[in-house]
Amino acid sequence: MMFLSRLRFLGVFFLASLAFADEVILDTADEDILGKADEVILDTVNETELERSVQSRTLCPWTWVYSDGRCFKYTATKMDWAAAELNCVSMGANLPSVHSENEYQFLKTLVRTYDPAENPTWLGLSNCQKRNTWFWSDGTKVDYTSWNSGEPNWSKNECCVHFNWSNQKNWNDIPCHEAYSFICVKKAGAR
Ligand SMILES: *[C@@H]1O[C@H](CO)[C@@H](O)[C@H](O)[C@H]1NC(C)=O
Ligand SMILES: *[C@@H]1O[C@H](CO)[C@@H](O)[C@H](O)[C@H]1NC(C)=O
Ligand SMILES: *[C@@H]1O[C@H](CO)[C@@H](O)[C@H](O)[C@H]1NC(C)=O
Ligand SMILES: [Ca+2]
Repeated sequence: MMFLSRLRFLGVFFLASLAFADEVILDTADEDILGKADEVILDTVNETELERSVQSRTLCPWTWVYSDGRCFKYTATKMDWAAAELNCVSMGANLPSVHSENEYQFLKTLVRTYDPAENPTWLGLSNCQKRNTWFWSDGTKVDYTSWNSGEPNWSKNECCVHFNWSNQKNWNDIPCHEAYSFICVKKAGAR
């Protein structure tokens, strides 16, 4: 009870101070300036970006980015494939699966945002179990790939996949114990 009434008291105080702040703003603000500021904001805000940021805040955890029903988080720290996947799993996520050119381009843009050098980054793809059988770590079907030419080449049992590799900057199989930055992905709304 004590706690509740204190909360209520704080609430009333908060509302009162909001009302007070509003008055001060309305009293001192020049209507013209307010109008112009609105226009400037509408002109410069990219609606697509705005939509994404609103969805990121409502559908994804803090610091995750929303895209097409999923939430993405970039981690610059370099880890081997299993440590990276485990890190994602600890947050209810997986290394990314890619199912279309659009999704792939989104991943590239995300990496570019955090790492202008665009260093190679892990994908959730591997074939360590059997050479010609590929699995996404999130359990989805392999229905899209973007290999560099000559890859995957299974050189020295390479069986984990990263992207932005060498001149073509697409997918390459590489030993799983190598360390790379990574992205974690989970369904939006699943916090
Ligand atoms: C808005 O942002 C998106 C994604 O970053 C971009 O593809 C698009 O070209 C931008 N639109 C404008 C008008 O700047
Ligand atoms: C990653 O790929 C992009 C093109 O998609 C390229 O601009 C960038 O230089 C690449 N980064 C590295 C380190 O290869
Ligand atoms: C296989 O791919 C690796 C990169 O993962 C590359 O360093 C190596 O040269 C390639 N080997 C052959 C024989 O093409
Ligand atoms: Ca390779």
